This record gives sequence, C-alpha cells and structure tokens, in this order.
Amino acid sequence: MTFEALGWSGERQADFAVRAAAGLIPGRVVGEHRSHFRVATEAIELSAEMTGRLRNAAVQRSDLAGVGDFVALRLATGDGSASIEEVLPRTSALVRKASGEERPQLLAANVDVVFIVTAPDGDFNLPRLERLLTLVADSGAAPVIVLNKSDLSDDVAGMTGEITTIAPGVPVHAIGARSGDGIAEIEQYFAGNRTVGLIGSSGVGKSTLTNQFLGRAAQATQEVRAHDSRGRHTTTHRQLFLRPHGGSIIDTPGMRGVERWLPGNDSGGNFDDIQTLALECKFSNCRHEAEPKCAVRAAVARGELDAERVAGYVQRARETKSSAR
Ligand SMILES: Nc1nc2c(ncn2[C@@H]2O[C@H](COP(=O)(O)OP(=O)(O)O)[C@@H](O)[C@H]2O)c(=O)[nH]1
Ligand SMILES: [Mg+2]
Ligand SMILES: [Zn+2]
Repeated sequence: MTFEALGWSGERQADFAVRAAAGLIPGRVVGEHRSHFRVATEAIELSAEMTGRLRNAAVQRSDLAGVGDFVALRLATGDGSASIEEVLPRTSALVRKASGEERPQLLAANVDVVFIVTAPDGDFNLPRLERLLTLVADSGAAPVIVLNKSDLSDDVAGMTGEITTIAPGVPVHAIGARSGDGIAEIEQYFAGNRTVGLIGSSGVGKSTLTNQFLGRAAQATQEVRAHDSRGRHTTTHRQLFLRPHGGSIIDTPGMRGVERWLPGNDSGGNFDDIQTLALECKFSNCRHEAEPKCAVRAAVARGELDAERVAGYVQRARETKSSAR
C-alpha cells in the first residue's frame, strides 16, 4: 500500500515538509475510540493519543481529530506509542449537531464524496433526504444519492424521479448492495484515490455496501426487524477502510435524527452572518486566524464585517469548546 492510496497528495506532502523536518510523520485517522485513535501511516497502523496542547488549542470539539483526518504524528522512541501533534487543515468536514447536545459532532473529515444511502423499505423519506443534502452541502464534499435495495421496489424509476425533484443536478444511482447490482457503476467515485463517506438511516445497507466495495466482510451487517424495517445499530463506530485498489470508504453508524450544526448555535449571540461566511472558508475547520483563503477575514478586510465582533465570535467558540469537554 502507498499512502497516496489513502488520499495523501503531493500538495499535502509539500505542506508537510516543515513538520517532517521537525521529525513528525503524516498519518490518517482510521478509527476513533474512547481513549485513543487508530492511525494509518505509510508504514504501519498504530494507536495514538492527542497531546494535551492540541486538545487545549482546539476552538471546539469538532476541531479535534476524527475519522478521516490527516494528522502530524510524533513517534516515541522505545515504547511504540505515538502522539497526534496537529490536525492538518481539512478539505471537507461532515458535521452534525450532536443529538441532545449543543455541540457539533464530526462525522467524517476530508471526504471527497458522500453517498446518501436510502432504501424503499420504510426508510424512503424526501424531507430526511433534503436534510442530509444540506449536511453534505455544508461539508464541502460532493453529494451522491444511492437508492439501495432496488430489488424491493417495483417502481425504481418513480422513486428516482421523486429524488431528482428535490435534488436537481445530484447524481442518483439505484443499486442492490446485497446482490452487487449496480456496484460497478458507483465504484467510479473512488477514482483518483478519493474518499467516500456513507450516511443514512440504520438498516439501509451502508455496511453491506462497504463490504461490497472492500470485497470482504469487514463490517457486520444486521437483519432488519421485520415490523418496522428499521435496522439495529450494528455499526457502532465510524471507521475508515482502504480499498484494495485505492480510495477509501468511511462507514458511519445510522443516524436517527439529523440536525444541521451552525458554529455559534450555542453562543447566545447572533452570528448568523459570520456563520454563513465561514461556510466559504477554504478549510472547514478554519479558526479565522491565520488560515489561507479565510472568507471571514476577507470580509473584515473589505470593511463588511466588524473585526471586534469576529474576535468575540472566535472567543465565544473557544469558551464553548472548553465547557463541552
Ligand atoms: N433486499 C435487500 N436487502 C439488502 C440490500 N442491501 C442490504 N440489505 C439488507 O439490509 C439489512 C441492513 O444492512 P446493513 O448493511 O447492516 O445496514 P446499515 O445499518 O445501513 O449498515 C441487512 O439485512 C442486509 O442484508 C439489498 O440490496 N437488497
Ligand atoms: Mg452498518
Ligand atoms: Zn475562516
């Protein structure tokens, strides 16, 4: 395997040079556990913890490392442990509001494409699809809608048409993950070692699809309860898998409720204008400090936004982060 297959690029390597000179090595977070992360590097996969300094520097919890993040690691000599010294700038971040809590939750970082998976057996719901589309639009990744279990519907064309009315311009693919029907057609999205994230309700077939893409039973799948066709949560952790021929896939546990997170939701102040601008920043974890292509600082520079309000917003986000931990 090469690190490129995991999505590492020449551009990222060039940005990393100064860190490499300081003895750090690049890695990608492939698994998230209570006390540690699994991180893949060019050579091996290892366990790593974030440094306290990194935890303190994060403005909010979703700035901390999560599945899909590229990170700078320091390998300790001797005991084989590693520390995450830095979360590298993200090209995209799939974030939702944590259920029942006023904080953002990172679902996946640096995903190029998100498959919004739905199925005809009870899950099919256009308003829910619209909410998921908004989540993907906020993330910076490209949306693709996957109508799975097309073997269970006798009107696939009708359903595809309905989806198209709420999602003009978004590709829609009707597939059957269990039989493998239509899989070849959607494998094109992994070309160029891209990362695909899967979201959608429990039981729609995300893990079955993951296994098809990997050519092995990496993820456990669940029989759906017959009476309401809802799946139980077999997939409990977000995890990133490298495909044998390059590209990677992030499977997520099913999501009952999906609420959009706007930074500053919890601030008490009204920062709608800043939040909207922040969606245009080059990096989705932009702190609006020294990051390149920051839309918030650009607006301040143009005189369209008050610098002190921005400072207040950044400060408020910091405080929220520390109280959330
Ligand atoms: N009929 C049918 N069932 C499928 C298909 N894909 C997956 N399933 C079934 O749907 C159930 C839930 O699948 P799973 O992959 O665990 O869903 P997840 O919760 O989204 O990860 C399992 O019983 C699968 O066998 C399909 O294309 N057709
Ligand atoms: Mg699953
Ligand atoms: Zn910014």
